[in-house]
Amino acid sequence: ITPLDWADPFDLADQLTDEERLVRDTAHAYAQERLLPRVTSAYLDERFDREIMSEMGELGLLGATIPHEYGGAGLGYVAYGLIAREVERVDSGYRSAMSVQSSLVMHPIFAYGSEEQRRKYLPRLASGEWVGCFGLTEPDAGSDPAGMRTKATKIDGGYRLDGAKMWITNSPIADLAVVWAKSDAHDGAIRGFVVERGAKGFSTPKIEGKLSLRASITGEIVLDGVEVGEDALLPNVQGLKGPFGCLNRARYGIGWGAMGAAEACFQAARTYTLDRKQFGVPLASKQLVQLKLADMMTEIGLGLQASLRIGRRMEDGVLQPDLISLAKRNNCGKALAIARVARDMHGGNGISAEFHVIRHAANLETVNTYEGTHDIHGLILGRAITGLSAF
Ligand code: TGC
Ligand code: FAD
Repeated sequence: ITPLDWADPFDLADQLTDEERLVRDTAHAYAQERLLPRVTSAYLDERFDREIMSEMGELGLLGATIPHEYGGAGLGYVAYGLIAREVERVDSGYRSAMSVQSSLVMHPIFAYGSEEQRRKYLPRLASGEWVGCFGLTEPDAGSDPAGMRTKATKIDGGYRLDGAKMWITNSPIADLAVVWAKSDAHDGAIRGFVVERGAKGFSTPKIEGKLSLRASITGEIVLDGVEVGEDALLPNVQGLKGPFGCLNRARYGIGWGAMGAAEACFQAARTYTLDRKQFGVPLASKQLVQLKLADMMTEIGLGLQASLRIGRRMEDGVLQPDLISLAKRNNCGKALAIARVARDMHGGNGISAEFHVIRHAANLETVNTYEGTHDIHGLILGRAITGLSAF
């Protein structure tokens, strides 16, 4: 029996197909060779490099699960998760850009859109020629999206949209937005609309001064009497299950992605404590240090196995979505804890951008909050356990 591989204790690699290993290696090489060298400057300057979307598109990393005929890579959900893990190993903000485009913009157009909408938008989004964003959250409706105020009013030949969306990843650079609004023509039901930049009354002010996810661009979406045609409505879904169907996929990817960030912190802490000598010996020779490393390896190994299991169940079409809450919540919470401990294990160097761990820790504060906070996912599980809704 071979010794335990500390970097892959459950031999995850052995549970993947050849195609999945190829996708993982492609995403890993791209992330390490092209994303890692520019992330520190992007983070310090609070800048998202737009060309990243085109690069990812060229490699087939956008809309990976969308069929070939619409420009996607036609891959399974495990492959999508592996991409998220490799990209977030570098930075959660880069994974954000990838997952919004794939799960929150391309998925709803594919799953709920008309054939014309699919043909018009999906190939451009898959190549990264166009960037999309997803507007659900509002200034007064975050954890409770049912409380949204944005409304769609029926007009001759289409709809007029009024409202404001807040904390929207990629909105300042987006060519189109998938916007969720309460529609008076559908008894006040929540409906999705594809709004293209250039529409009169549509603007996307940037949110400045984030101290987390700084290599990702975030903004508002202001809808000031924006008039769109009938062809902007996503015809095939109505109600909150529309946005939740997208969130299921994005949250699942975040479960993998957060483990990628955690792996980066774990491996950095291991290397650092093996190299760094205090009291005449490597820090890694100390029991307190080894315990921390053991906890990190344990949580990462378990978190990745959970994500793999969920991905396989998605591929088999038998997944109960509450399980996604379990993985999103636990993996984000554990990754955040791991990043904070890794920061501590680096001592003073741990606060420097050069060592990456404090950037991951700061990013994971956002990842633990968006797409449903840690506590909201706990309440989703509480409802599954008790049958009682405690929101
Ligand atoms: P509730 O009554 O539970 O459900 C309303 C309707 O939705 C259906 N549904 C689901 N459908 C599919 N998948 C799921 N996971 C679903 N969960 C619920 C449900 O069956 C029902 O359908 P119908 O036909 O009966 O109407 O809804 P609620 O209002 O009680 O809300 C419950 C709660 C709190 C869990 C939910 O609102 C919630 O998840 N809140 C968190 C909000 C959130 O996650 N926002 C994310 C915004 S997007 C974002 O953060 C992107 S960041 C991206 C990045 O940069 O990576
Ligand atoms: P609130 O809902 O006000 O929550 C505040 C606190 O109260 C949290 O701790 C929460 O857990 C707690 N809380 C809320 N309700 C309850 C309850 N019933 N019981 C107990 N505790 C409760 N949204 C989009 O639509 N699209 C995007 O692209 C997007 N990108 C984002 C990017 C970034 C960088 C950030 C920070 C956010 C983004 N979001 C996006 C928004 C994100 O989904 C919300 O911030 C998140 O859902 C929480 O909503 P909120 O900020 O309004 O917090």
